[in-house]
Amino acid sequence: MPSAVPRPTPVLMRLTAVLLLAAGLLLAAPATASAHTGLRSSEPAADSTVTTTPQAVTLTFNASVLGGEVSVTAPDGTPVGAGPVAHDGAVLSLPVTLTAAGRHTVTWTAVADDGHTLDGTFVFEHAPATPLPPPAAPATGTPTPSDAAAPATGNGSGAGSDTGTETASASSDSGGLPGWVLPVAAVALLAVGGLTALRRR
Ligand SMILES: [Cu+2]
Repeated sequence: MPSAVPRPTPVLMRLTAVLLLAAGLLLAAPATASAHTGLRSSEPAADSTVTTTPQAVTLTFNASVLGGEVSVTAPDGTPVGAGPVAHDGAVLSLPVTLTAAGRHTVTWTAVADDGHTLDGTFVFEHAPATPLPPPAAPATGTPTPSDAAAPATGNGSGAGSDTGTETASASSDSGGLPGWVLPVAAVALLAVGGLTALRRR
C-alpha cells in the first residue's frame, strides 16, 4: 500500500501556509503604503507669501526620486520657468523669472524610486516688497541669464538619470482603414450581387 499515506494533509498545510503568507502581505501593505515617497517641503512653501522674489521653485521629497517635471505659472497663467528642471536626489528645482505679483501656481510630477508617479499642485503668493520692474523686451523673448547659466547637466551627481519621466508621445496614426478592408468589401459586394442575379433568373 504505497499510496496509503493521506495526501490532503500536506496539501492543506501548503494551502494554509499560502493563505497565511497572503494575510501577512495584506497586513504589511499599509506600512509599505505609508512609506511611499511624497513631497516633504517646497521653497516657496505651499500657501505661503513671499516678499523676496524667488529665483527658483524647489521641491524636496522624503526620498530620492528618479526625475520629474515642475511648471510654475503667473497669476495670468503665463509659465515663468526659466530653464530646465534640475534634479538631484530628492530635490527638483525649476529656475523661474517672476515678473508679476500675485498668486503663482506650481504643478509637478515626479517618479519615485519604486516607479510610482506622484503629482501635485500648490500655490504661493508673490508679494514683492519693491515694485517689480516692467518686463524687459517681452516681444523678443530673449533668453534670461539663467537660461545660459543653468544647463541641464548642472548638478554633478546622477545627471544621466534625469530622464525618468520622458513622455512617450508615440501617437499611433491609424486614421485610415486597413489595407485588406477594401478588397474584402469588393469581393463581398460581387458575391452578393452574383447571388442576387442568380436568384432572379
Ligand atoms: Cu510607491
